[in-house]
Amino acid sequence: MFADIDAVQEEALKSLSTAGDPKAVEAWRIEWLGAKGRLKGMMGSMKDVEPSHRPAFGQRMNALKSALEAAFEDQQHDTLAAGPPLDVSEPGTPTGQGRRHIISRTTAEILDVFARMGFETATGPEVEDEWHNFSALNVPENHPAREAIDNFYLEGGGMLRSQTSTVQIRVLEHKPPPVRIVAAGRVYRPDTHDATHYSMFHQVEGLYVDRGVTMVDLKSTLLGFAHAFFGDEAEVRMRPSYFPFTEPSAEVDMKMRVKGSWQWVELGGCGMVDPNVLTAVGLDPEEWTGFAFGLGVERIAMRKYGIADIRWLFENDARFLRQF
Ligand code: FA5
Repeated sequence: MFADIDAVQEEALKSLSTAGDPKAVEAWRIEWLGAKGRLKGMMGSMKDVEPSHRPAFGQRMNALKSALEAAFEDQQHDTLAAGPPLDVSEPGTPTGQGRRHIISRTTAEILDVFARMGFETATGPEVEDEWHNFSALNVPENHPAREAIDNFYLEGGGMLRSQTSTVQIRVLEHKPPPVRIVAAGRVYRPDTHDATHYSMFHQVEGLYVDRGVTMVDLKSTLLGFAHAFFGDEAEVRMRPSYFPFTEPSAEVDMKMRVKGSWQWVELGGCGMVDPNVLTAVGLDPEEWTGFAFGLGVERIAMRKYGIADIRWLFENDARFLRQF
């Protein structure tokens, strides 16, 4: 009788070993261990066993059940881990192709134009101290630009930089002139979000410090950029303005084609580096002069690609971003 059970165990395990996928393993479970399975049927034959042999029969049947259940679990685990059978002739599942965000691309294009004009790339931290964001840039202690309502100050000191002009100081602190750099990055201001303002945006800063740098160098650099970026017909206009770190200072407008017609578009600020800034980094303003500019990357990208609302750039709606 026990020899029969041994033979059954062998048969069951052999057939389980040929079940190569989860479906076949489940079919085997139903056949052998299911409510109406073969094991159940064998248990039912207990009544035909001579009473004195029943305990030993029961024990052997329990051992058979345990052996089959353990083998089933192992096989189930192995086939699930192996995954579905691989049909190499099946067509693959296409995956969407990613692309760089329009702001990253525009930034790279701007830096590339300036690189061709001899500007090296520099970087600075987004978490800054007030010295680099204000004091060294000649912004007085009581200046309204420092107010808490206009800046993201951090608990425990420091702030998120509100402009990339901080990199002017970071570079001049370590590198003796002549210095000719551009720096791109994120800046933060608690501005109310609307079609042209966001609380995090990107600027590109330019700085050129050498002997005898003039406004003519500044304007020709910006004009060179405008031609390279927006085309040979683009123009540059400077309107007198005020920034604590430049003197004289100007707003930079560029004339470019917007939806078929030529328009003046304000892109940033610029000016000649204020002597107080040069003094703050230990340079003699009698010997060194320089110009600086800061352009808004979003404004440039929006004009270039005809995007009406800055908020669309940061909603990360793939249907929008995929168009560019
Ligand atoms: C500045 O930030 C000066 N640091 C620029 C500068 C550098 C002047 C060097 C002189 C010398 P302003 O705050 O105007 O300037 O910002 C410059 C540009 O950033 C703006 O012309 C605009 O294009 C962009 N900008 C300003 N605020 C926002 C905002 N909330 N959202 C999107 N772009 C903005």
